[in-house]
Amino acid sequence: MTGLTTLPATTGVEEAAAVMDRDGGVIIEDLFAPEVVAGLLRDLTPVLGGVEFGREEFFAGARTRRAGALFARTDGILHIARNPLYLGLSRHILQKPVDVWFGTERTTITPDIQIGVTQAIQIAPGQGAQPLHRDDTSFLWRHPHYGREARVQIMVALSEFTAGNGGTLVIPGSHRWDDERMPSPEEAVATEMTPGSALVWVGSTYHGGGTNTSDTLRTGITMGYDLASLRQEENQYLSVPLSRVRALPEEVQRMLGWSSGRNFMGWVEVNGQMIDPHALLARDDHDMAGGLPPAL
Ligand SMILES: O=C(O)CCC(=O)C(=O)O
Ligand SMILES: [Fe+2]
Repeated sequence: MTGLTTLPATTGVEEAAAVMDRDGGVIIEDLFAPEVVAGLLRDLTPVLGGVEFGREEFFAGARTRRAGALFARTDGILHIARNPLYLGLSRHILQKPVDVWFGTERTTITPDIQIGVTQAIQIAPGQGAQPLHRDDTSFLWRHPHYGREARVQIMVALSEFTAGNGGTLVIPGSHRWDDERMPSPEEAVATEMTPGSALVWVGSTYHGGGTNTSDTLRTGITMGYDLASLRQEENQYLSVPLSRVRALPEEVQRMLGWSSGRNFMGWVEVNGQMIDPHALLARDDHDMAGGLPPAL
């Protein structure tokens, strides 16, 4: 089975998007500088060291450590979230406009995107493969009739990723399969990449963590951009403290969910008006748990 295409970090969005459209994913070599990788490892190694191995089968498993809430735990995640190629690919793939009616007015809405999940994943020796899955199963997405992607995900290598140490398994082309076809391990190819390189794939591509038969740790960081009209898989409102959200750039605040966009998702009623939640971030009389201010 042929694996995914590897492209240089200088590749443009359109070119990389064409490869993703064909294969369901792509590997971008050296997308992140060694200093970025070092910063992420510095912040997240103690975090991973402080969590227990997984107990739940899907979050496979007994020899895997996972830590979320990355916007609360490391500035390094901003390099990933704001990487022009990853963000550009996410916007290009997800922000497909839809035409709707408001009464007699025909109008077009372009969906916003949001951060749906962040996780550092460390697969230790002895871990078996995770079941092959589509991440858009969280949204109960159906294929092929929705005809659009719900998620664009990235896995940034912080260690070597090899076929032997659990490098992410991907089935190239499986984003086009219908929902009846079962993914089988023989069709999956391991992602092999060096630290700083990244796998980018869409929510409909079958993939999963691989088996680690080596004697080294496989460490990576994943995050997903999703259509902002969907529920976030990882609850960002409870994962990232308000004080931290307030210190982030507005673009990131909005993509963490503090935005209601043109299709009115996530508004807060204040004095009879359906307010963009971003307007509340600046107000220190709004503490979430204590209720809303009387008026803006
Ligand atoms: O660890 C990996 O390589 C992939 C993990 C994954 O796909 C998941 O947890 O959804
Ligand atoms: Fe996954």
